Amino acid sequence: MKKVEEISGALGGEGLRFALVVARFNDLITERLLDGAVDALVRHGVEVSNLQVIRVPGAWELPGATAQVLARGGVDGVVTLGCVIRGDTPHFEYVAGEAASGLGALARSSPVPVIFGVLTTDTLDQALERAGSKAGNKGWEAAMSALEMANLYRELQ
Ligand code: INI
Repeated sequence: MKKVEEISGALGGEGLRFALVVARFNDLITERLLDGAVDALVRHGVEVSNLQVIRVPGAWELPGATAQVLARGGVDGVVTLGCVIRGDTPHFEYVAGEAASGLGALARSSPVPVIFGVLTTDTLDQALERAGSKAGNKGWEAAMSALEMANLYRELQ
């Protein structure tokens, strides 16, 4: 039987350029996500000089800054990193919801991948578990998605 054609992105980062847009709010978590993301990218061949970290106050600001980065161009992908932890008020829903929908809209319309590395958790412990302890490091995972998607977009173009 004829083999079905398959296209998927490789994980090599040689020659790729990435922006990492990072929220400062809950920086105990987001700095760990950033460490994981940079580690994943560099271990997969991305030159440190091809990485740029852009800091914003909180997750709410991630879509706006990402839109600016995309408009400026010169990157093969954007990794967004943030952490929204539920509190006693509905604030969480507004911040997390707007970050997700804003970044989702950019991801759908951008010619380069926009990766969602924003934790949305009920507790600080849940966030810590996902920032380099028992549930891995979601920053690392976001960076791996960025590598795969940047290579996939190159294949598809
Ligand atoms: N920003 C976060 O990234 N995480 C949060 O948990 C958070 N909470 O809970 O308030 C948060 N708020 C700040 C927000 O992202 C904006 O920076 C702020 O509203 C100014 O626009």
